[in-house]
Amino acid sequence: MKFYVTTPIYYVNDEPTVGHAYSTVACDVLARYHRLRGDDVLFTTGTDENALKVLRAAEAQGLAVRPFADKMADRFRQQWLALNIAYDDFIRTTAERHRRAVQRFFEGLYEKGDLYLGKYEGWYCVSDETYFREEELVDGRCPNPECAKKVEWMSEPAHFFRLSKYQQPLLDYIEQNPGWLLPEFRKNEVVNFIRGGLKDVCVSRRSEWGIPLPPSIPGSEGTVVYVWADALVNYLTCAGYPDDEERLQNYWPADVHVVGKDIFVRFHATLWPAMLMSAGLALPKRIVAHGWWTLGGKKISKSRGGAIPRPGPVRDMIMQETGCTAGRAVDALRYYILREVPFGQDGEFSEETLLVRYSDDLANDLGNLLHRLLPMIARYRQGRIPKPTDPDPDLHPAALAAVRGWEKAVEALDFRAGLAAIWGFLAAANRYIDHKAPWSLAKAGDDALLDHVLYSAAEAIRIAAVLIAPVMPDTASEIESQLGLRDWQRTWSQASEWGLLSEGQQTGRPVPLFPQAEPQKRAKTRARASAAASTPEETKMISIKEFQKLDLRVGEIVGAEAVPNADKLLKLTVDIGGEQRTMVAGIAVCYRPEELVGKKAVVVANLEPATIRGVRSEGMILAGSVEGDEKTVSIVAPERPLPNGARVS
Ligand code: ME8
Repeated sequence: MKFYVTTPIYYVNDEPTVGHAYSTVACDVLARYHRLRGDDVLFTTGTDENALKVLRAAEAQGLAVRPFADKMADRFRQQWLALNIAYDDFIRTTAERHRRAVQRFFEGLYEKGDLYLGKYEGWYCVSDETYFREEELVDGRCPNPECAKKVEWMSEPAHFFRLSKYQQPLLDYIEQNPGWLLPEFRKNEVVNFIRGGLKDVCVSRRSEWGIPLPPSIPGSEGTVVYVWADALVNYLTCAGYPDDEERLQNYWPADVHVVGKDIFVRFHATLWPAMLMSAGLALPKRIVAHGWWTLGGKKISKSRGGAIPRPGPVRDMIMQETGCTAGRAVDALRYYILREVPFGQDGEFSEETLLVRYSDDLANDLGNLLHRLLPMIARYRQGRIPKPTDPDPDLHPAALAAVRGWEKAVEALDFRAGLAAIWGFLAAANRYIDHKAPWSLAKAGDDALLDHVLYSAAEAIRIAAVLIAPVMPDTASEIESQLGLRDWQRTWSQASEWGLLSEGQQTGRPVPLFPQAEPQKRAKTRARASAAASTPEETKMISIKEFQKLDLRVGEIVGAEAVPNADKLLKLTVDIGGEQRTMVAGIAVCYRPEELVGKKAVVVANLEPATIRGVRSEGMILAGSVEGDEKTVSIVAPERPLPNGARVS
């Protein structure tokens, strides 16, 4: 099976950030996973260079635009190399093959009657490289709140693409192809955008920098293709369009375009499919929009200035803090960005939470698993893998569940769930060693069982290496090498098999995969991470495990009185089932003490006690309100009668 996956092609006005790394790593993981499955993979990335903002960035550095673009494209290549990105093709829009593709594509649009000459009068945002109508502007500026830059007035003869003609066909296509646009809630944004009315779009500019419109199109002299119309065609160029019909037949349509939500609605889910419809070419099978990495709640962006998290410095920080190798630090970053937030949501980037993931998930769960096993094999079996035994029912099903969990999650582009499935298996493997206690078996001289347990645990680690390989290729190879697998051809199906390690195989030297920072340093990191987590973030997600830490119970208010010198506070006595607690609640604006007695409420029973206005509060009753309006406070109570102390979950 072929699998064609694409990243956006990035503007070369500045160097990549962690945000660009996110899209690129996600695609790399998909590509590596499909290669492991034996698919014929085409994974492409590249640079978008024919933009006005690239021209301006070059000017600002006093450089000619071409050498500037060359230099920046190289910087992108180097960064991706450093992040272990194994792309198959790196496309630059200034390349000759791309010029041919764009010109041929535009001839097609013209032949179809979808390109016409008119006059463009309106606004242009150079930062977003987008045309806006007067009524779309916000306070006369770019309507994208992340940009909000000054727009420029443009008035010139220009070519228009009949986007309006594709309004209904697009809506029909979306309806007939569920799962085409992901995630679902963004699909609705697209539908609303299209339903709002599609106007024909300007697709040429009078400029020297860019791909000239083909001479066969009237009025083309002195004009270049609008940068977005040019950039989108890169996906075809990489698939062999227009010269290599065979390659195109094989790879087109793309299986998935991965993009950020900023360029999803208007460009990838509207303009691009409309242009493809016009050209009579198949539409990409799926278009997926991920959320943004933010810093202080704002999108991490090349042009924002200040301390921008960039992949290289983040890798170096991990190495410094932990003492791990560069390969392992890269893997830690790759793991963090896919594990930390659900793919469609925004996430706040934080070095502290990254280091906590490193310590908990990588050093503890994964690293220790290998690091407790290898010394035992060394001690009890002279470093040699024991005789293969049958799959252990305490371990093998967990491995198969992880394989299925990852496969299912990746199909839905849910990397976070996929990794959670794998980590569930690692936890099972660690528990297995705890329970089987090989050290006791050795002491008791139970050789057969000891062989079995050591072999099974080693198999579990071998399987884990396959599972993590798409996300952490360097670590997977290191694990295999420590297990003594030489010249090992890794495949995905090995993850479902059992008994691949051979008897007598000499294991390698155990070196900690993910060294731990010293305890004091770790404690500090955790303290900073929890401080970071307590700042309000609109999209901060918690796991079900974290939620389950809350002890929520039904309580009955059996006493209530005002707190002296505190207008808003009441001191409540709450029966939480055989125990009475004092709780201070800020609800006096809406409730009088006497009306509360006898009421039920949901309370947090395991909140750390705190002294509020001299009263020791031992829990919290839950109440809601309309944001900013304290007069609307309402206690949260069970909808049907429940006994005091009943658990709420
Ligand atoms: O838009 N969080 O290029 P661009 C998550 N050339 N993803 C981010 C991000 C962040 N903070 N910052 C950037 C362009 N990205 C066009 C694309 S495609 C035919 C042309 C990622 O350099 C994300 O994928 O502004 C976003 O869509 C893309 O980089 C924008 O990169």
